[in-house]
Amino acid sequence: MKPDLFEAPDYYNLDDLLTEEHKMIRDAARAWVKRDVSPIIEEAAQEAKFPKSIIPGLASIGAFGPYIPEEYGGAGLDQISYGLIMQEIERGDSGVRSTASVQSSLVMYPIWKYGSEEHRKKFLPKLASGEFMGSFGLTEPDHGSNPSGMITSFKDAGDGEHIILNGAKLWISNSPFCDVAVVWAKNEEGRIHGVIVERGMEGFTTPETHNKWSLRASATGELIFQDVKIPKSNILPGKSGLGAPLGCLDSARFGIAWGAIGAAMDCYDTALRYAKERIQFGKPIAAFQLQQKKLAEMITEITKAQLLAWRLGVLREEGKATSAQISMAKRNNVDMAIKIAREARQILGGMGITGEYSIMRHMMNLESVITYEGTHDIHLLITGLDITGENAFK
Ligand code: TGC
Ligand code: FAD
Repeated sequence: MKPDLFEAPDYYNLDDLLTEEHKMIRDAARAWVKRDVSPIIEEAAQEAKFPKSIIPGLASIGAFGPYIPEEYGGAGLDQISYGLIMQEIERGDSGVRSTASVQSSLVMYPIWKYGSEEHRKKFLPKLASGEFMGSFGLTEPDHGSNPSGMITSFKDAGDGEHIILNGAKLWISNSPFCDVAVVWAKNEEGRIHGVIVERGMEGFTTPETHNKWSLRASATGELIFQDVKIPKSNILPGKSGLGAPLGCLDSARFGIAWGAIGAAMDCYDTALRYAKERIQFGKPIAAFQLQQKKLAEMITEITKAQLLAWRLGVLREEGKATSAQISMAKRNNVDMAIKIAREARQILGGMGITGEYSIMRHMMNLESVITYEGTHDIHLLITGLDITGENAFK
């Protein structure tokens, strides 16, 4: 892979909207990605292996629990800092950002928000340092967009102290190596609860899913529960019902809205540099109107997405961001990034399909990003419901 020469575009001087602390956090994450992710990521993706060696680095830049209070080992940062960290990581690779998103928003967040004080003290510091890695089990083989239909369930073990969990979760990021999984399952009354399942519990297995063409540097797998005996105290006491997992998704979708900008910026920056250097018909291809149209539209869309993410960050920090606003930003920004990846790939001609450049990897990764955490269609329907009051899901 070519050396990482990334220069971040900031067409509307958005840096002026950031505090010195935001810029410091962003720059530290950016430098870490350049130094520790860019040199190894192409090979990791080609070999379809999650590079575990980067776990301590992710912890060091605050990517595990950026907004979790420091008393639990988190970085205690604000929402814009969280977004900026996700942007920089995804500039390197969406799969690496996935690992961080799951750890922070889908594992640490529910333990922090819905767990007991004992859960927080036992799990959060180890998750923040990367000593423990987590996964989040919501999706099932027959229930993706409609998680409320899940069949994974638990019943009382009859000994007063345990539950028995049965079922299966599919498409689970980090599952093959997770130490703990936050699993969503129905009790005997059909009410959804979060349960902390720990590696080593008998009947709990995590087979890896192979042959992915997307997010190859992120490990994806199943969570299988066959009569797993779990202490009742592992049930998250703070919230039940579908709103509990969906609340975690709000936090993760917010991070993705920022992360996708990183992937788009990397594609744009690579294509711009290439267009200035590549000579055809005696001129740099950047001098041809057709290539300028592509590049000019890219920077316009990136700038709009940056403004959307920044404003959403402010609203979220003030506690005012609605789930529907988060859906709009996730949908818009991922769609923007995937379109930019496709256009950037064309600017590089044949070179664009090789692993010498990051663009094709970003493009393939974004095919997952546009599907997970709610598909492109589902987020449109969430906006549709919000503005019309009419539910078009069912
Ligand atoms: P619905 O009846 O609308 O809602 C049920 C309850 O949930 C509440 N609610 C929310 N609460 C918090 N945040 C949200 N975003 C919420 N959306 C809804 C709602 O108020 C209600 O509460 P209550 O108290 O009245 O019961 O539920 P529905 O069954 O009609 O489904 C709605 C729908 C389709 C929008 C939802 O199910 C959905 O978002 N589906 C998409 C599924 C999804 O996103 N799965 C993601 C799995 S995790 C993942 O992909 C990780 S990838 C990670 C990575 O690698 O980065
Ligand atoms: P389906 O729900 O079957 O959808 C198929 C198609 O039908 C889509 O185009 C969808 O938009 C459309 N559709 C569905 N319902 C409607 C409707 N009402 N109206 C119109 N169109 C509709 N899940 C987890 O729980 N944890 C994870 O860590 C996790 N990581 C993932 C990692 C990867 C790499 C991938 C690919 C997925 C991951 N997921 C995870 C699962 C992800 O959230 C689901 O794939 C996603 O929610 C869609 O579900 P599905 O794949 O079953 O598609």
